[in-house]
Amino acid sequence: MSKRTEIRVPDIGDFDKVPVIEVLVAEGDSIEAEQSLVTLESDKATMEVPSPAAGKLVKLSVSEGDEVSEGDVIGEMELDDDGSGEDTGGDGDSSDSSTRDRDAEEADSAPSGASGGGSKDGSKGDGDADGSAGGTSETIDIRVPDIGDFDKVPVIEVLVEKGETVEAEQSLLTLESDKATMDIPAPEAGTLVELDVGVGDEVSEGDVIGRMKVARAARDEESEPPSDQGSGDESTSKASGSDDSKSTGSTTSGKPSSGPSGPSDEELKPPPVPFAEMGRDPSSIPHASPAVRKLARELGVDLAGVKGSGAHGRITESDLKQHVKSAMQGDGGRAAASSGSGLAVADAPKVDFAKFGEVEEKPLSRIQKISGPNLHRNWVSIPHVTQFDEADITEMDAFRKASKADAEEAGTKMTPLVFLIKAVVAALQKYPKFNTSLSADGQSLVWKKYFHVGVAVDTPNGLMVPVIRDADRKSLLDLAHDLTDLSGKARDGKLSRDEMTGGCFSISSLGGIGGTAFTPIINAPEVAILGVSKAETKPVWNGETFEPRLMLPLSLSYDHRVIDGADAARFTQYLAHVLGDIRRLML
Ligand code: CAO
Repeated sequence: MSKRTEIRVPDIGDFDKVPVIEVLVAEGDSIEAEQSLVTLESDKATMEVPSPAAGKLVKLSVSEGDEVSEGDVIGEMELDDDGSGEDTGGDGDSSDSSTRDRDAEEADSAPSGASGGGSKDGSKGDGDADGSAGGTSETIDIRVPDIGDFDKVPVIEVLVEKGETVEAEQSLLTLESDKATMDIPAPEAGTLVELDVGVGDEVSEGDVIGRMKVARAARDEESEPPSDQGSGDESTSKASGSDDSKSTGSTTSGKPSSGPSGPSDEELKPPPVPFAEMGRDPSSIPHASPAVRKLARELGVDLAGVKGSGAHGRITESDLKQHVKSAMQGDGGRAAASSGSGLAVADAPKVDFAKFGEVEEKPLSRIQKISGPNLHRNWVSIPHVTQFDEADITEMDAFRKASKADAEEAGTKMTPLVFLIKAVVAALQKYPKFNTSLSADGQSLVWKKYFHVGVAVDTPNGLMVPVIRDADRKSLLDLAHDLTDLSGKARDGKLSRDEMTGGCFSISSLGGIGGTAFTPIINAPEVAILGVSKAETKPVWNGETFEPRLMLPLSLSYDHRVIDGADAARFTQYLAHVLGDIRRLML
């Protein structure tokens, strides 16, 4: 009989509660030894958790958004009987390199690379009092911190130069193994006097990668740890913070700050995939280090539009800067034509609002920071037109109300949206151009033969768009079940990446709230989106008299590069036609 074993998070260095950003396998999958199972990402590192052995995954206990630490069980597997699973159980005794627990002694004697790699070993004494009043400077080694079970990891990017002044925690190098990408941060603020590594060099924990000159206060040189303030959100997850860091006066704690100035629980949550990223195939997400991704977010650059010059198309910091530079020099117009980004817009005016009355400034939520630039890109780079129409849903709604009990018995809820999904699929089948995407170079159209419908859901974290797969093969009750299930998961932050990608067309319904019409923003790479507002009973002329009819407002935004106005009018007319008599959905 096959032996079962738990799969645990291996030694991942000084990281704790690291969010799972991608689940790469599913229960029932046959997996190879060392195959990557999930991807974790903190502000400073992206790591993959490998399978300890070959076998079959029988249980997966984590999903995207969960936070894990070393030793946490992420699943269970049945080992292949050929013996390859020997010694690889996830019970902490594993001798497999990817899962073994580090020997406590070894860990204790590990070089004090923590604290971002600062160490005074052998370097103190330079203490040249070049001194600013009341202080001296000291030259310290910069060492590779605890980077978990990784050894001889190649340097893929050097982010600083000798002589440069760096901040504490500023990323100096990026390392990349086949399983992880990690930034090596500066242990303290100071001046880089020596940099001993270059791209292609391989480094391990404890290796000296350079030396830096740091300022020391005269009195409390030995005991007072330098302030850790001011590193902003970088303090959330640093490759640092072992006990050594205390003895060396490190600036870092290695744990998310819980103090008043630390990030809130909300800020520590992984960013859910935002609205404007929903349609993206995970495999198309560009390779870049955490530092580059962070910088791109700050600059509002979508990395999908940046050409990477590094190994395997990896985007380096200089690629990103070059991209921004050419956009600023007006090259952006051409770039925008193919990538949908890079438009130069005038700066927003800077206003001192406090001049006009009391104000309070609060940071945007993480999801707003991520989705904002994408929504902006979609809004400015896609020529939107919105077609408005109304559907007479009087009979449909009567049927909906009549089937309420059946729906409740089936454990779900029948709202107008369920009928809309069904009607949208019929309209996509009749007008397949609405089920396409422009190719990346903008030169052809990709026609999809499947019907995955995204539904915008209002959640406490922001707008999410889970995708109902194969909506064409589902009954009204199936769709109602899917809608309840996915919108519940969206609100609980439990959606997997699979449940948020692959959409062909989205529906954004504000009908449960109110309003008469709105202009939804297209969820690129889709080419159209249907907005739905609140149905109202209106007097409708039937040729002889006014009749009270329940009218549902529809707002279809479409990409005018792909769809003509006449097509859009036909599409919404057809929607109104089938919603007006839902028996047509059975034809
Ligand atoms: N007209 C009239 N009533 C409507 C309606 C419509 N178009 N759509 C829904 N309703 C009613 C429902 O029937 C329900 O009433 P009962 O409980 O009496 O049956 C009530 O409004 C609430 O519906 P709901 O919102 O719970 O369910 P839903 O299936 O319509 O929508 C969901 C589900 C997840 C889409 C919705 O909850 C939601 O999050 N909507 C917001 C989407 C959003 O923010 N879009 C904006 C994107 S652009 O920024």
